[in-house]
Amino acid sequence: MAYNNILVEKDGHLAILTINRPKAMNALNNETLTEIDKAYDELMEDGQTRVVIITGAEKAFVAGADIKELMEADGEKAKVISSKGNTLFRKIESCDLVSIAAVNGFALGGGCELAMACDIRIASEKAKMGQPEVNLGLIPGYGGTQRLTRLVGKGKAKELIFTADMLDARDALKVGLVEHVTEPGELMDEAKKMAKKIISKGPIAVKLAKQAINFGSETSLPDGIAFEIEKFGQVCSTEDKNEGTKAFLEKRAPEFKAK
Ligand code: CO8
Repeated sequence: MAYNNILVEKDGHLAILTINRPKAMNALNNETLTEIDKAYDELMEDGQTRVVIITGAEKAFVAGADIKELMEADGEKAKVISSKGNTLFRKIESCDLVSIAAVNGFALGGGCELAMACDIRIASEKAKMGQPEVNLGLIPGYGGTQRLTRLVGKGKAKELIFTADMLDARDALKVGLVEHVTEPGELMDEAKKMAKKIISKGPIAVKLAKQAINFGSETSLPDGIAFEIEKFGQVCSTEDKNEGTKAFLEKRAPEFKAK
């Protein structure tokens, strides 16, 4: 499908989704949110894609929600926009695809929130991340108050949101906002290397592990453990589990079939 504001490239089980509105620092306007949503629907249904790398064209990852659109939104309209972005980001977070944010530059406001909705974040040394909404008299509206708190803790999230300070990649790594930092020229290679490693593992196992981690991070420990036991039973009923354990004992690489 052709899009105006994103590019989607597929290579086997990997897809690369590039937000491509460089004239507006890849800001997420309504049309871009719709396009990302459609692209995810398509990738979830193609029966092929397992990992998506999200990145941004040129200087920014995503510099936030589109401020021009926000300026025109009253309270009711803003709730509709916030709900649309939140629904999309929840889809990215909870679907069976693994999403890796390759943060190439500014990831601010809605951009930082998009990165946080991904499963894993790798940042280039050029990345700058933060929630600067209070500079505009706003608060984060695509899950930032919730996901930043869960990733970096309550005190750091409050500091970052109240001051609107941007973190460079090294500081983002220190506080747990990203998992890895790379040289700018190596960002996509590192993200692809990680994606390919994940793709080589048992696909059902990765999917169920994602479900268990997500569920457990949103509930009590006993409920999370009960969920893990359930998923462990489920994964042990797959052909891939038989293949994985057999291959280990036969000292060969497994051939997973996602069955
Ligand atoms: N929206 C729209 N346009 C933008 C945005 C944005 N978020 N960011 C940059 N642009 C545009 C600029 O207006 C400029 O356009 P033009 O060339 O037509 O003047 C162009 O991109 C280039 O930007 P700059 O000249 O400012 O480039 P610099 O390299 O000097 O600065 C920055 C780069 C630091 C990224 C700077 O552009 C900036 O501070 N941008 C805004 C960052 C920001 O405040 N983001 C948060 C937005 S609010 C938000 O995300 C809320 C999310 C929840 C919404 C919930 C819905 C209700």
